[in-house]
Amino acid sequence: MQTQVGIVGAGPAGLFLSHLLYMRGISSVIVETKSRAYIEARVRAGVLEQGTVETLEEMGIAERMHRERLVHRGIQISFGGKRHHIDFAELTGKGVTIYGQHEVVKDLVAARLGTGAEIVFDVEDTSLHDLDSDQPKIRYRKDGAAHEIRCDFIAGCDGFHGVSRASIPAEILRTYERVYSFGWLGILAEAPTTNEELVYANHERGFALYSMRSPEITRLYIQCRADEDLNEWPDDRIWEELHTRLETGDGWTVAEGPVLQKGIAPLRSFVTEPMHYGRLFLAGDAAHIVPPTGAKGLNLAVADIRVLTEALAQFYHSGKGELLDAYSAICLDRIWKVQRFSLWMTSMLHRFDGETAFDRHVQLAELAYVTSSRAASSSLAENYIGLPLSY
Ligand code: RFL
Ligand code: PHB
Repeated sequence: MQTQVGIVGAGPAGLFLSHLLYMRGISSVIVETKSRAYIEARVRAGVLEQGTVETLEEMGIAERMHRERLVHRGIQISFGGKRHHIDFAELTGKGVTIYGQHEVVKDLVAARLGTGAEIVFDVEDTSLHDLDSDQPKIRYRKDGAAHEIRCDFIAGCDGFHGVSRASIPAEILRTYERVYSFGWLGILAEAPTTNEELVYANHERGFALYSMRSPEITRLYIQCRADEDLNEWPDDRIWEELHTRLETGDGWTVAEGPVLQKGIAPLRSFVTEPMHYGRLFLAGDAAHIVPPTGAKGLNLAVADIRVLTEALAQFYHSGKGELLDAYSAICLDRIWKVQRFSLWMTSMLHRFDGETAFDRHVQLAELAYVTSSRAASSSLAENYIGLPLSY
């Protein structure tokens, strides 16, 4: 098989890229280890920045999102048993969209397949070859048979555990990492929402987050140990912990309901530099991970893809490789700012091992400052709604 851009991974990064390239007249093929049903049911992010929403609109696939999304004008931060509102709309003129990542994935897969595009699901043993030549190749097995895709470029959109980053010679790559001793235990529950906005809580017992997917479906998280055993968390214990950590003293309570999905995600901050090698370009979680506290992972993947699309379009339409050469530097400028914001939100809202009484006082002072100073809450708002896109 032959294509212009071979894409590894049908997560948001790979799917956005494939469809944006199609709109610029550039062909691509996606290979994906999981099935279509699996990727369309994988519950992950829920918050879309305006730039991500506008990207879907420009692609002409925003119709269902417009119908089903929730638009939030701000978030609430709870500490010391009280809720505080950060009003993004008033501070920045913009809000955020709540629409599940798997819904975005469903919309993108339907749009791709609707144009007759090829997404090869259920592949095994993906490997990348001849990356420093002008005809790199993706090899994989499907139903026991070996296949090869010859490409002009390969986009490594295969997430943190994929093969793309590992295909770059170790002496070329620099990686920067921070691993946290805690993770998030998340549930999706068939329970009506009782609050119009997300609530980020810093409680003595640890962080908790109140989020949602629709008026009928609640998404909730609690900080837990990174090596926590899910079996030790029956539903009753989770609800009890949520009620305690989300207690706001103003009569608000979380409604309970059947738990549809439960899982633990470790937290990590990670950056790879550079994000390309020869004709391989990394995008999204394959190149960087942020802790979910700032709701940035999916949005950062879309920001990378916008730059990569522009760079590949420049190459195919004018023969120039300048933007491809600048891809890594343009993306990293945003990535480090988003790393800073995600780390700051994480530091402000979680309890840390070895934290002293002094550290705790400073953390509570930070929360008091952010929720009372217009300058500080504007800074949070500006980052949360999304920094301006480069392309
Ligand atoms: P993905 O989504 O991991 O997709 C990678 C795809 O590549 C496939 N793959 C392979 N395919 C072929 N060959 C191989 N060898 C392969 N290896 C892997 C995988 O099966 C998969 O389909 O990466 P992508 O596209 O870069 O997208 C990144 C986002 O998924 C991620 O950053 C966000 O989900 C992070 N995130 C959040 N981001 C937000 O913007 N807002 C949020 O509110 C938000 N909340 C979250 C989150 C992530 C979470 N978890 C579970 C990590 C909440 C959580 C709990
Ligand atoms: C979610 O709804 O899954 C969600 C919302 C905000 C975050 C992280 C996850 O910061």
